[in-house]
Amino acid sequence: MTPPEHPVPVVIVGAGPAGLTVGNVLRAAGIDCVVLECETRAFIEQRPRAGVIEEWAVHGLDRRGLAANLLARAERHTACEFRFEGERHRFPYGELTGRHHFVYPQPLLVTDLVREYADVRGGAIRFAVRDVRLHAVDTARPSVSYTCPDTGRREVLRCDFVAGCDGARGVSRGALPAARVRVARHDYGIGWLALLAQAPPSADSVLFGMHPDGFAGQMPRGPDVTRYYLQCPPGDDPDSWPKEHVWDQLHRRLAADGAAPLVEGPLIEKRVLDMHDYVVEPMRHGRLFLAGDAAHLVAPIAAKGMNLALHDAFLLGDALTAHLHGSPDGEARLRAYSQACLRRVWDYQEFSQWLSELYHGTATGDPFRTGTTLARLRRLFTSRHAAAAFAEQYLGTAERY
Ligand code: RFL
Repeated sequence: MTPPEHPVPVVIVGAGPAGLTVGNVLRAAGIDCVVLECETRAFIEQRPRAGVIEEWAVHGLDRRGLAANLLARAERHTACEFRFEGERHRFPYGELTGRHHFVYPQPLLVTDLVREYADVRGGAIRFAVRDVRLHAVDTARPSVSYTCPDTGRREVLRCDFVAGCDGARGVSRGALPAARVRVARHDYGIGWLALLAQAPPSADSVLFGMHPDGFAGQMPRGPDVTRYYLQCPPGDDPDSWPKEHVWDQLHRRLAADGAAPLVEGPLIEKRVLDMHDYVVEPMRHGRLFLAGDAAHLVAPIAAKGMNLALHDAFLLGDALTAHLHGSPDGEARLRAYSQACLRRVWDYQEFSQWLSELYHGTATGDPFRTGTTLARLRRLFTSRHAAAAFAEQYLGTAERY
């Protein structure tokens, strides 16, 4: 083990949207930090995931000088379409609210954030590190150790704070003592086959298909790539879904009177996601602060996870900056961090749960749940108030959380 280096104010574990945003906020304020990432730069710049970003999150990035490419290139979406019982129902949330969604693939956002952090703001980042471990996070002098990929040696970074932004499979969450945190979990008992097709979208908006065979969704990701989802049993084997069967089910579940046929193309990603959620409370222990999927996982049902990761990162980056710059409210903002994040997290979790019934209820085979699900769907198109409430949750635009 090499001798410990000089302390760095903040070590950030994980270079996803959360970690890179925290790093960018700190660097903009002239605060030193080191990001530790277990994958290579090329890998994280290509990992396909989210696409839908809420307007407030884009404004938050923009205020921090992080949205120039996004604003120039992202598509604006103002409507989605529900298909059930062979009919199409367009939901024009832009007309209802004057607000929209941005569609910008996560790898593009991560690429922008890495470039800004490392190449423009001069932030330190170590890729492909191994075996990251957190130490003494409940003391005034925590540290983070890791194995350097080039030398194979253990390195130690002493620091004032650790930002645990290493996603659902990271190590930071494990550094919280079980007796001090509550982990609330929810399992939907549902799987989604997540697909990326090298094909233009078949409609200019997001499509949700509610069908007795199961849910199907289409999310445009750009002119040549489209994300599709097919409900499947949890733990299903993606290889049991040959491409003919995939397209057959997509055509069937998204069929509706007057709908243009789906545009087929090669499937460049095919994986099964089991739908489950968790929330860690509180998101802080001592000098360790969790942010993003490390603290809370929201199944991609409502496309909320990256938005929550950005919300946490704005709050954490700003609170750490205030504290490290000696601002009188710095300590109070760090103390308030967990609660401030969790209010939006729980709201989005509740919406995901509500939406899950809307998507999957008609495929339960239970005539009662089918009936109530269809009533819930129709209400969006028959009640102005129900439509407005849905639009607000879908866009994440409540006045307060
Ligand atoms: P990330 O993006 O997982 O980044 C964590 C980073 O930490 C690294 N890491 C480690 N580094 C060092 N040491 C370790 N021990 C480490 N372990 C892990 C990882 O390599 C990675 O680089 O977490 P972050 O920053 O919290 O961001 C969360 C989002 O990535 C996630 O919530 C979204 O992708 C969820 N999501 C969506 N969210 C939206 O808001 N809108 C969407 O449209 C949307 N669509 C989706 C999604 C997630 C999906 N999948 C794959 C689950 C669609 C899909 C299919």
